[in-house]
Amino acid sequence: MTLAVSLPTSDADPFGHAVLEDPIPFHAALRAAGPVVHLTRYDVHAFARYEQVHAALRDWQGFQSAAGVGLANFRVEKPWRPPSLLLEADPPHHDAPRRVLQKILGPRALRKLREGWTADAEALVEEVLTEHGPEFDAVTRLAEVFPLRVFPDAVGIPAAGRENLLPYGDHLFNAFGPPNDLVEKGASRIGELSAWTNAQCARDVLAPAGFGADIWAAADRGEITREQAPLVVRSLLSAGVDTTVHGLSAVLYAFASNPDQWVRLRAEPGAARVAFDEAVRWESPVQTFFRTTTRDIEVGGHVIPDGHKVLLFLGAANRDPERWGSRADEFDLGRDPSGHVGFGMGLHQCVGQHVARLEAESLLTALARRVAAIDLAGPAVRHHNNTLRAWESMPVRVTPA
Ligand code: EJD
Repeated sequence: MTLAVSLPTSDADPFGHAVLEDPIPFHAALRAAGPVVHLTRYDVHAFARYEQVHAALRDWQGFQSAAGVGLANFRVEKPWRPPSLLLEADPPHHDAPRRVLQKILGPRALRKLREGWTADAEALVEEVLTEHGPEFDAVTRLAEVFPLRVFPDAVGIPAAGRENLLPYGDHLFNAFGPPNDLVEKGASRIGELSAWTNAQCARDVLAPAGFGADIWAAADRGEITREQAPLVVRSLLSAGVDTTVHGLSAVLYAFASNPDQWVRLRAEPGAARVAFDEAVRWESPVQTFFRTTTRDIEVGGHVIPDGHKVLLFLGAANRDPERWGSRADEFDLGRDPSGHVGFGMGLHQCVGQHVARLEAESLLTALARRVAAIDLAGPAVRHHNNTLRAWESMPVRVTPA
């Protein structure tokens, strides 16, 4: 006879300020509790171990996205904006827009951007050192500035109004969580921000060359419809800014708090790419996502009923000692971070990951050339978001090389 083991529960709030400030102990407790945990506060199931997070991300048939990848169930509630054709869709609808973006954002297509982005990164580092000297805020002077200089240009949107991109994204990523104070804080401006973002997706607003124009050209070729094109452009503007800003903040924090690893990077500048992936594993700028079960699903002797939301803790999976070893909590350039789920996994895996890596590689390479040491000059301050692990400010002191 087998003993029925009761489903582990947690009444903690993953979207409360205590957990958002430092989720690491909460993640460890969730992993220890079992392969699946019931979060009583929201009546959702949660996976925090690498094995289950990885498996759920790959099983798009059992864990659908079309009911929304936030807490809200689109089968029950109306989404706050028209759903994304990529993120909030399953095959077969998902596939044509995905194929279009995958080609436009693929490594081959990005080759023509590398030279310019490298030069832009060198100019930015020079500018920061000249204007601010050796002490500056790495979030507001580097991590926010670099993506906002290169990415909207690459998409081809006009210069005016670009300051809307970060607050639009901040609200979007908050809105995947519960309707808490963070969502309320963004609510008053979201009408205006959405209207501006949507307006940038029109063909005649976009530059004649760029990712936006490429999407419209794919519509001309019949690869997607003309009705789909503006929503695919919206996906770039939604997913491409806050994620890379916080990804760059993460890798800058990783180095500022691990000076030995900066020495290692400078000795081996080709390691910038893998350093970024290790930082994405270590910090997991995108912390969580939901899926919705499409049938009863058994996990560790428990049944998650059809139609239930499951919260996937990417950040917890990325530090699971069962997968990453006893030093999972260390940022280590000697590690092979491949297989991390910081960009997701399976058919929704980040389509912009090559863009993100190119931004990071450009900035880290420029910094490594110009800066011998980078240290925290004061306490770094977290920015709380329901989905993103982010920094508000990060005072650093650099030693010019
Ligand atoms: C996202 C986790 C969209 C969209 C796509 C992806 C994200 C957000 C929005 C980036 C999710 O298609 O609008 S990291």
